Amino acid sequence: MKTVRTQVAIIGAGPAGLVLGQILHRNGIESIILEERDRAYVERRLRAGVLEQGSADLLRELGVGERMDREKLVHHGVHLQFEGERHRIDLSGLTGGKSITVYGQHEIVKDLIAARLAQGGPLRFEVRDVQLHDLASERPRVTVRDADEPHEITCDFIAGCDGSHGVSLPSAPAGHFTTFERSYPFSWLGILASVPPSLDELVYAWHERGFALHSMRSPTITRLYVQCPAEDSIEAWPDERIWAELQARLAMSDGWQLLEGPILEKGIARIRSHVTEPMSCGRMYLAGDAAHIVPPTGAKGMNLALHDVRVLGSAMTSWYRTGDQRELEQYSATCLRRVWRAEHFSWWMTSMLHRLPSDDPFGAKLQLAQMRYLCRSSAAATSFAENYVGFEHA
Ligand code: RFL
Ligand code: PHB
Repeated sequence: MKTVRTQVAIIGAGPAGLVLGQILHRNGIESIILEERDRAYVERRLRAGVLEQGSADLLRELGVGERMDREKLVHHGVHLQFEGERHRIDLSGLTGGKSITVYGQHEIVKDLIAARLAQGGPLRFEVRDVQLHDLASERPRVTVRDADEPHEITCDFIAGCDGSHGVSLPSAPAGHFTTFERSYPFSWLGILASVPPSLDELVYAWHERGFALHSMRSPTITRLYVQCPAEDSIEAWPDERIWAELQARLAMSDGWQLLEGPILEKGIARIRSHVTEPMSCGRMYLAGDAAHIVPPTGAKGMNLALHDVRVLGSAMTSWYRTGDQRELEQYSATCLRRVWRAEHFSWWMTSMLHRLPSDDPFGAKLQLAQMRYLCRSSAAATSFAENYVGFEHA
């Protein structure tokens, strides 16, 4: 068995693992990133599209924001739509000038991988059988099959950035973690279409037939979602049915038209909320989706992942520079404050916008009353806007 020594072993090359690697590199700390998928798969995986201002700023600080700044779309508002009418929430006007950046998660991942490889930083794709050992000791270990050879990596810390189906979380002793979760009886069907956005901002639409979202990736690519039953498979959704449902749910009373084009990709994702506490076990620290999942309605998942690794990177840097453990000890509590704020916001938006099979007419009236309040009260709109662009006070 080949034995390798590093300072931090990072499991997973999603946004959390790659950004942590970048933060550590800039602070002179060595890491090895281990990813089970191949590079092409990771670079093509379609997911988030909305970055809070703090997330975009972090990528710039890390020197990986150049292409983002060339290709991004900056949005100063979002729309809520119900009963055939659209209402704009002026995000920038309500938050002292903040905005959101629309730039695909897979583009960020591409930029981070290119930066990592240019630095010569170890990043191993297609590793097998990742196992974590001795988490409670000062020398935790990771064993892995890399290019079919068994390897052992000894390190000071393990960062579990391996998403919601990773190995880090289940590596802790039974009973160490407490999980809090909520599942919702619906999924999101998402498509990427080769057609210019029908409007230059996002539209979150409430409709009797279910929720729909108009988003985008570029001036020529539209991203659209519809709520569908939890167990639906993609086979139940031929392209014509998807467009018919989007047309019905996004229809406006003024005759505005949703543009259609060839569907490049489609997929279905379950909607759920999940938090693991604490976000560490001995020398292993969880970050991003490995520790928490939010429904995508609030566009918070990737932003939380980036916030976690910003805190973790800083805590590890302090430990290496001065031996001070306090930030590491506070890591979980610091992150969980923001995580729970995002969980609440995402649950609240999800509950306001989706139709439940069990909904009675009373439920729909409550949702509509909440949306009208949000569009008419500047206090309510300000609260929405400060949550959407990224909270200062978590
Ligand atoms: P990731 O991206 O899942 O990366 C984890 C990586 O770990 C690898 N892995 C392993 N590697 C080695 N060994 C193992 N045993 C491993 N097991 C797993 C995986 O292959 C993967 O490469 O987690 P990370 O880095 O924490 O990033 C989190 C984000 O990906 C996620 O929160 C967002 O995509 C959520 N999300 C959104 N977030 C936003 O901030 N704004 C949005 O607009 C937004 N929209 C979305 C979303 C998620 C969606 N889906 C698909 C659930 C829209 C959708 C539809
Ligand atoms: C997206 O563009 O993929 C997107 C935008 C906003 C959300 C979720 C996803 O709330």
